[in-house]
Amino acid sequence: MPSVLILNGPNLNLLGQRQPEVYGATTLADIEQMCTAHAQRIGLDLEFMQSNHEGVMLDAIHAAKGKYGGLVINAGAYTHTSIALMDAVASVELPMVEVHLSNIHAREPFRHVSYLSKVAVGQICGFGAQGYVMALDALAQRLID
Ligand code: CA2
Repeated sequence: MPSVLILNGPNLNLLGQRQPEVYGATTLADIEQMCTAHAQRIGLDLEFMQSNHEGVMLDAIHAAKGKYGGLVINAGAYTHTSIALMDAVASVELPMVEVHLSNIHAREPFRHVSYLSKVAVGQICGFGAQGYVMALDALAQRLID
């Protein structure tokens, strides 16, 4: 069964606990549960992680080569700043779907830039937690069909 890593970046551990008016009431644990259930339904093995540290995220991406068939990444604010994460994704040559809970293109101009989108198969944003499920479907199409 193909396996996928969902990697979440800084501050996403706070989901559902702070600023629910911006990011909603769903917690990251809720999202993990939704994704695990969906992955089972569509025949993917899933690992889910979150880190507030860019270096930890880089190590996780490097270690993904040979272990997973694809990646789903919500890099949080590192999306808009990290050339290192972009280079890491390019280096492992795995299909990566970029996810954002919010519609980053409808927010402040500094959020319109995504380094990760340059190495992503595609970007899903603005659909809240459902975006992760959509990303799993997109990867399953490439990895299973
Ligand atoms: O919309 C997204 O998923 C983002 O990746 C979320 C990031 C933001 O910096 C990106 O521009 C878009 C922020 C995640 C922080 O989440 C919080 C949750 C609760 C309280 C504070 C932050």
